[in-house]
Amino acid sequence: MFTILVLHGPNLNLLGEREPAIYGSLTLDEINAAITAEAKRLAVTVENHQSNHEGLLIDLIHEKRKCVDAILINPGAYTHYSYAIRDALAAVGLPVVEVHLSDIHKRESFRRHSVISDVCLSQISGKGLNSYLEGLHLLVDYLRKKR
Ligand code: CA2
Repeated sequence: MFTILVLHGPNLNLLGEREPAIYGSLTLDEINAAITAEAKRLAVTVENHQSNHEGLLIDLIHEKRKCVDAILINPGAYTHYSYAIRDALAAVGLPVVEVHLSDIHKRESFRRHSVISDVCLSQISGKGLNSYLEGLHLLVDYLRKKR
């Protein structure tokens, strides 16, 4: 059975509390529950983690590299400037999909560029919870075709 590491970056622990017009009204626990339910339907396992700290996200990418098959990541604002997270993802060589709740291409100019996307199979943005679910499907399809 495939295992997918799901990483949520800074401030995503506050989902559901503010800015529902941008990020929706689901809490992070509700998002994780929906991802876990979809993973069950797909017969894969997910491990969900959130951190507000760049180094902790990098440590997780390193620590989990030998026990997961792929990474689904919403890097939060690190998307736009963390070469360190980009390098960690490139270093472990796992298939990665980058997801965003909001459409980063229709927001402030600083959000329109991702330094992560070139080390990812795909970037899915602007679909709320469905960004994560589509990303999960994409990774599972990719892993099953590769096997
Ligand atoms: O749209 C996304 O998923 C983002 O990755 C969310 C990040 C943002 O910095 C990216 O540009 C796009 C920020 C998440 C902030 O989450 C909040 C949660 C509750 C209240 C306010 C912000």
